[in-house]
Amino acid sequence: GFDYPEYLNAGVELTDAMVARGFGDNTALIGNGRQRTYKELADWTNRLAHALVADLGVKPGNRVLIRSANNPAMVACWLAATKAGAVVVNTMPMLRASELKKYVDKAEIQFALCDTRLMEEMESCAAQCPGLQRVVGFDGTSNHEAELDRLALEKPVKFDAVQTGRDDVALLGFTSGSTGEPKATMHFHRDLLIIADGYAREVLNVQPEDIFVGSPPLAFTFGLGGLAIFPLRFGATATLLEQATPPNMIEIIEKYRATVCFTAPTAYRVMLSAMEEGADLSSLRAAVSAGETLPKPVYDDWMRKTGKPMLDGIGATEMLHIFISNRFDDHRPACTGKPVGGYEAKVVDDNGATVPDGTVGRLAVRGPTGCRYLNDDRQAGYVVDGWNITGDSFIRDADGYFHFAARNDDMIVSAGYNIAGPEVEAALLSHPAVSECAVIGAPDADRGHIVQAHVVLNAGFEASDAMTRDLQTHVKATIAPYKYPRSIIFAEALPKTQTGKIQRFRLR
Ligand code: 3SK
Repeated sequence: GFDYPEYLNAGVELTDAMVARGFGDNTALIGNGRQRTYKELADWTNRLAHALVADLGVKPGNRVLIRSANNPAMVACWLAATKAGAVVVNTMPMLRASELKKYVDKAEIQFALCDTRLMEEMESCAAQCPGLQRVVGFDGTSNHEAELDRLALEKPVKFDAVQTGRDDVALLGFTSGSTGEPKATMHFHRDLLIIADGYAREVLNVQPEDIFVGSPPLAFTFGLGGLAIFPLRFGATATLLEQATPPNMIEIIEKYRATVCFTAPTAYRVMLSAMEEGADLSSLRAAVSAGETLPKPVYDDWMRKTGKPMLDGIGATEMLHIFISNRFDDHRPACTGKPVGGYEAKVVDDNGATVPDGTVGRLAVRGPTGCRYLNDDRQAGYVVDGWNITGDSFIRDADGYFHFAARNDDMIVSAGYNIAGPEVEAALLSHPAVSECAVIGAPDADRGHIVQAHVVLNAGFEASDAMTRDLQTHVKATIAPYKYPRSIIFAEALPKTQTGKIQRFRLR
């Protein structure tokens, strides 16, 4: 079990408490050309917390949205808001105003902290959201020239953090939901520590000497855990990249001799090719792969080139982080591994009964960090007797290892991003040329799957390369650009049931 005091503030635990434990001079964060120790991070976040409370009027329980790429300033804002007792919603920099609005409405956001380089869409969202009291800019490049930075500059470096209860909500993790209607999962202060004291300790054995690198956005709980909570919980170092492309990650790994990497198989594949051209990844002792299934050839190639297993795992925003994983000393190819300590997993049929080993069924999981949706009728469908029924089909083998089989819903996982097919369809349908469309995930050697749209055009419009580009540009301008259909197939008609429902499985 995980035993924490009744009152616990995760923001304090990851900063001031680390200084008190003797890690003050260790490097906590590296990014945007600067390095900061734990002492500097504690001071910085305390000043910011003062500004949030004294100047903005943030009160415990207020919902605070943060909009930024991965950088130290985003981590500092998240920690500061957590210290102030706020409930944080971290969001990705690519989100458009319409997507931000869904988050603001669902979570009843009152304050938004936004990297000044990303203000345009934020302000356009704010104009449509009367409940959003204040949008304040911070300088993601850490030059401290934005409003929030100026407000924080003169504040004291000590802050009496709000005495939150261990079961007070600290974070709302949004998941796009297969329909494109986002769900928010609630996570307590203790949950933020459990994923470190559980998975990161048990599976990764994180040490203060570790240097973390990776690509998942901090807005995705996979990234928040892997690139902020895990290093900070153990006095280790997080490197943060605004553009976490494989070449940029390789540069950081070589420069700082990074030891732990969090990314998806698509990026590992590129890194493996780069090794053939001389990239030196020998400092990595742990390569964590999640977000999409790890193909056997990637696992095998990594093993051959590094002599170490890649650690495949599956997590969920609902559970906050990874709940089934391979281990350094217990791993198999094309296999996700066994449940992490504290979690139970089973494979069930449509009635919730456990299926025999070796049979495909729905993966169900329960554990200390999930699963509670914020104000959502879908709770009843996704959570049964405390078990979270995931969107994935798995097989459990006779030795207790879990193997991915398929996704059950319209969610497309492409290069580690979860993309809801219906959301892309809605964006396409808002183009005057589109009469009908269906979006599916098409297998792709590099990205696992790509978004593929099957489109029927209105009379008067013609299928052409120019039309493909036009539709792609339209989707990129309507929703976050990474969701655009990389492949568009024009059709005369779409396959349908007798009652007129599009049969996406036939397109797949
Ligand atoms: O496997 C995933 O997609 C995931 C989701 C949230 C947090 C962590 C992980 C690995």
